[in-house]
Amino acid sequence: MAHRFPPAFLWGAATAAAQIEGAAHEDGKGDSIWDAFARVPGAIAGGDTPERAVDHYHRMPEDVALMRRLGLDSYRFSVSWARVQPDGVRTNAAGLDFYSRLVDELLTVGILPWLTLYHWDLPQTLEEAGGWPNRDTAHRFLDYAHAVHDVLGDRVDHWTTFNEPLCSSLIGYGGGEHAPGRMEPRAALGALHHQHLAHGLATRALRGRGAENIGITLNLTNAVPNDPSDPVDLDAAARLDAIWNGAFLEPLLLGRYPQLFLDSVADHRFAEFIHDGDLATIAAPLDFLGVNHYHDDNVSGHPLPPETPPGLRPTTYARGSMFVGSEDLTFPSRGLPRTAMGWEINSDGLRSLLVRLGQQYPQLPPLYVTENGSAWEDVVGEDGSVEDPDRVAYLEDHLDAVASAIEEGADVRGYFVWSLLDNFEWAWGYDKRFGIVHVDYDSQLRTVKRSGHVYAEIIRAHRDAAPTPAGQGIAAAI
Ligand code: PNW
Repeated sequence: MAHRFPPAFLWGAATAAAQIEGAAHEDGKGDSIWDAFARVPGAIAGGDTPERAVDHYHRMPEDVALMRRLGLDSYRFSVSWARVQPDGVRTNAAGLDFYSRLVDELLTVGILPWLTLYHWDLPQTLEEAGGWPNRDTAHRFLDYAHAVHDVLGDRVDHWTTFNEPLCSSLIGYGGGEHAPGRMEPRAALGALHHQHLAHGLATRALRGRGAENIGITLNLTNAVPNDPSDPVDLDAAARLDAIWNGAFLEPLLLGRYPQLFLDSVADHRFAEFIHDGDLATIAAPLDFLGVNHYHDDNVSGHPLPPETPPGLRPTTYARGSMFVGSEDLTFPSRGLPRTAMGWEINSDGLRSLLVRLGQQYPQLPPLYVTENGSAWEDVVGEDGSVEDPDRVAYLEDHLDAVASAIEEGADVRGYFVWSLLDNFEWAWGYDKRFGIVHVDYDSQLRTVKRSGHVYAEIIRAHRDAAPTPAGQGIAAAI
């Protein structure tokens, strides 16, 4: 398989601050909305919290050594805003110092740092001031981006503004399964627009400071009509595509929202959030687009039969809808196998998505798969080893899909597996494991799973086959 990837293909693994760091109140870190949300009864499965997570804050050098053993070219991590600006305003040098040490550690062993500014952990004080539905939060974000760039701009080359703004707007403020757990359709739309605006403001500012690789990560899907001969399902798929993909891709790439999306949210007076000049700011040129993909969505406009179980909600808390203006959408099963998340497995969806994006948007920048992976109920063997054949199969099939997409013309430059480590899976707490490295949540012992060994082998084989060093060449050179 390795020979099917271009020589400079970048191999990585991804994490996010709130999911791995722990040390939720150390060295001056303030509460993020996830710290606060975890205190709401029923919000997180098992009553879990991000307080300790996998203690990466204290085990960072050990974890970087692990990355080196796996042979990664790049590590995608996020910076916790509440660690850097505990109250959303004042900058905390001790918090930034952690990321400075992380970046140094990565560079020392030849791993390219791939930094995300926002992976969902807004300072709670900013939520109390209105959160993302408040336009001022976009300007706070710009200030935060400056603070991070001030300290890391000399060593970090790859900057991602947001991870999956769909989740941190529509799920956080509409569906309510994610922090801050609000179920207010209009607020969700405000959050969506203001995250776009924050992205545009930060992109322009970082560019002005000389950053050369600036992008954003979106979670994109193929909206599959349940019955392609049924106009009701075709309409449902078009509306899902508009809110899930179009409402993010089009402002960023084309400087406009899709008309179908605007029509479906008109009752919530969405247009009032859009000020003169916003769309031009939002459409600032991108150097790359990160694509997160786990599964497609088989969608219908018909109600599900009454005997259908009430979905796959992890918690007893949320009752809102993330599909603002299209609350009628349903997701019937089409009988495909599913992961422990209940997500359909269909690697061809990743291939077709990557190919389609380039065909649909001529102005598309280079793509990186910034997340892809699967959760399973891993079993630790008596000798301590973890055999995870389902994750191995998922990984191999999806890498094949990426290779096929490249052969069909998609400009995909790298792949980051989700995730390096088992971690705090948001509303699911520690119940769902995505890592290629197992973590014992009592002892914090890390054990590379079979999938981790397989991934390391794929990377090694690629490096051996590649006529020039992989990635930036730095990992191969050590
Ligand atoms: C992504 N959904 O989350 C995130 O970027 C990661 O932090 C997360 O751990 C990973 O995927 C696995 O879940 C998502 O409901 C969470 O559609 C929920 C959804 C999509 C992505």
